Amino acid sequence: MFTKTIASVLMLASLATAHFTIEYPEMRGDSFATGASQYIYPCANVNQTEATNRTLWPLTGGSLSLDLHHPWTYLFVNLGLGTVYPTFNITLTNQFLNETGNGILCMSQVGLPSSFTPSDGQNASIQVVTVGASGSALYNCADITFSSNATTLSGDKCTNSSNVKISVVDGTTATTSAANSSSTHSAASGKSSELMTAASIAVVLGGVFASLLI
Ligand SMILES: [Cu+2]
Repeated sequence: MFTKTIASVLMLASLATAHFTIEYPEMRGDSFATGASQYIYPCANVNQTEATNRTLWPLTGGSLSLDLHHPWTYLFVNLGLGTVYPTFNITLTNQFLNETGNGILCMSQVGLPSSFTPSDGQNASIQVVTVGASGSALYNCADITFSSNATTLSGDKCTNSSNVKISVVDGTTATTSAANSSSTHSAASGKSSELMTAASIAVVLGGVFASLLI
């Protein structure tokens, strides 16, 4: 009985610590805390206050690093303009991503749509959405201020786990292009589901090319 209870608690704990976290920019708050749940739109029920973490992000788009705990996931990134509870109506992933492998996925620069030019000092929030096999979505947010003083993460601070692979989801043709030819590319079949290492592809995000560098 006792061991059964312990086992159940451990199982719940491991379920709770699955999902994902935003490593950079700093998350709004702990979405594993009591009262929070990553199943809750739009930001896991993590309250936003005056003291909310806010990271400076470049005017042309910045780095995004995720710690993904599931074996695979679809991945969307949205932007909301404003300071308090903005509406996430700008997509930064026109073609959303299919990610495989659990670990760190770091995109050195997530580009902005060409139709949007942030002003220096403008506040916004980034919403990361993942969708897995069950079809239910998970949410986490990070609050930013666009700044001409901000830079993207340097290469050594933006590395990917070796087992993390991503591809762009596209219904017709593959739109990923290899920045360098990698061995994982040899099985090219013209299918959009082809996986490449995150390190080796450039991907259209938000209408501009953003290199996924490690
Ligand atoms: Cu999970």
